[in-house]
Amino acid sequence: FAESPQTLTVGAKSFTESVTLAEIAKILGEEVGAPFNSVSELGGTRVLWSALKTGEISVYPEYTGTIREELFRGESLPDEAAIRKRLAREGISMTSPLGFNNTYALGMKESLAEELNIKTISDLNDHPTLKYGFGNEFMDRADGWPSLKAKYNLVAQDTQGMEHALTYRGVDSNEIQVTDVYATDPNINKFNLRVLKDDKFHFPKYEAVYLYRTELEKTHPKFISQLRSMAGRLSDQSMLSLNEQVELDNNSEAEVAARFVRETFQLD
Ligand code: PBE
Repeated sequence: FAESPQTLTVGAKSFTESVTLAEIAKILGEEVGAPFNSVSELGGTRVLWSALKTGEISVYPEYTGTIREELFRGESLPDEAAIRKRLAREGISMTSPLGFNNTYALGMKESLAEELNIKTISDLNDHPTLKYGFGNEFMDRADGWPSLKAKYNLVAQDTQGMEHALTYRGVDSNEIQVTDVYATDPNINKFNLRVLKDDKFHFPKYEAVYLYRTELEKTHPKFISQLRSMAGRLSDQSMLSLNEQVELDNNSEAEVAARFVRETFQLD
């Protein structure tokens, strides 16, 4: 097959890691001559998933736990093969995992956690007056606050949703004391947060993958083979480091993505 001249769009959720992974996909595609629009940062999980199904975007980075627990909540998808089969019914395919797990977790200021002796999510119930502030998506998601609260029987009297990017400052200034964090987010270290142990194993694994429209295997086979070559390329540590380069060192996602692709694929 020859590569189709049709211009593709890679979508991203509104956070650094998602945009960086989208930029990586775009660069890999451009390397084999496929034309791309600029990365389309659309919002939250549901928006991206709809845009992929309608064809507004052709590819976006997603997480296995999110596919299983949020997109297909209530359906039994025990393993990767089951996920693939379910996605196929929507005309969507998934690459193999890229290698890291960006799980949700609850975090609080290390100093406060130490003072109150909170190590696990269960420990939170010893302190019912703590204020909780969560990113809006976590607040609503099936695998987020509603089910976490139920699983741990959390007595949270004060809970609010906010833009996720603002939760770290909220914790830092003590406006809230507990928030949802993403495991590969450099803000955990920057703001000196303690990640509470998920002692009841609420959260599944959120392994990063790319979702793409299956028709691209015919129209853009070289691009898809490039995308697939990302399997296993990013450890937890290396993804954290890319996120740091954007969030702490003020590089753009596109710059960080370009450097990553150069360093990772040049030696092959
Ligand atoms: N996560 C944690 C979320 C955001 C970060 C990977 C589970 C998601 O995008 O699905």
